[in-house]
Amino acid sequence: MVDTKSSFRPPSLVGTTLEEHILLGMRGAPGATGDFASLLNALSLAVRIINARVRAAGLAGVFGYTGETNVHGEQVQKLDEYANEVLCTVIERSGRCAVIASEELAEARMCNPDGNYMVAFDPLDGSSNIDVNVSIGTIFSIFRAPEGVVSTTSLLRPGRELIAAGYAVYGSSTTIVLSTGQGVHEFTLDPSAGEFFLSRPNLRCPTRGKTYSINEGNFASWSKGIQRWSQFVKSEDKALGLPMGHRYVGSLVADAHRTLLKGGIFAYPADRKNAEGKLRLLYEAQPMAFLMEQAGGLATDGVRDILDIVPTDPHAKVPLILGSHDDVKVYKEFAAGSPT
Ligand code: AHM
Ligand code: MG
Repeated sequence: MVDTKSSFRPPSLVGTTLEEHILLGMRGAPGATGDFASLLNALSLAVRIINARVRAAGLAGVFGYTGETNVHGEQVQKLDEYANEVLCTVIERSGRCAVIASEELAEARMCNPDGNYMVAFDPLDGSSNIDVNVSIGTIFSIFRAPEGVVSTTSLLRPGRELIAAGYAVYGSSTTIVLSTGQGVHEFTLDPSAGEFFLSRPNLRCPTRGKTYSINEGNFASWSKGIQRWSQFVKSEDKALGLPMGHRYVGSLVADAHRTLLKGGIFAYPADRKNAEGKLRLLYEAQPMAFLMEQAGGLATDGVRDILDIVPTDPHAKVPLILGSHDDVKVYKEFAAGSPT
């Protein structure tokens, strides 16, 4: 006889839609009003709209999506500007957002002063890769709006206060990786259904990885400590798992996504040209650091946890090093000039 009690297995969550997942996460949450779910759904809508345009980017010569003139002789908007407009419009229309900041906006912008949330985003990260059909993405982060008067500077907060962050990768498939502070989950777009389905729940970044990811062309302009670290990860030492392999796409979303899934380390340190690093704290480093910590990894500027740093400006830059716990620790020792 089948023992129905012991043979009962809860249904797998794989295959639930992003919308269901968001609603499930809110169930029973104190003070849940549905505003947060609406905002996340608005973001997922924006990603689907941007995805449709990105998928046609190969037809640039026909439609002119990368900023050139199309077959009709018209000047067409660049993809990153288009992605920015889609996000601004969809978020503003949701009515849930008080302030937005974007890589494509010179200043942060007020939306609905009564909105409960503030959103920062990089509409199309890695856009220099569009022309060569390499993965690009959208990065976003969400803060709760403070009580009382909200202004455009209210967004300048430490990443520790984030309530959610995520990114979309427009790669061989389109995925959203999202955390609302309860682990990191990956959703994949089924283009025929137009829906994101949970494809990998509870992503964990391995404690150590096999690859390092950095623009090696900048070697000559790094500090001595970082140069020594780069030589160390390339050196031969079987016991230490060295040399590490090298992978560098040049799109933060793609390099960070691989690092999150497979482990290892991604680094964009300061160099002579970029004294503060190249990547932006508010809409690139903070959301990636939030996701990485949620997945058990680390994110640092070499000394401080990224999530402890307060942006002085929406476009402030920061050195960004993230990935497997052990690999980032070794990096920090070299960066501080005291390798073990
Ligand atoms: P973007 O947001 O303007 O596209 O620029 C940021 C990109 C990141 O995606 C990537 O990690 C970095 O710039 C690559 O820089 P480099 O070409 O200097 O290696
Ligand atoms: Mg970017």
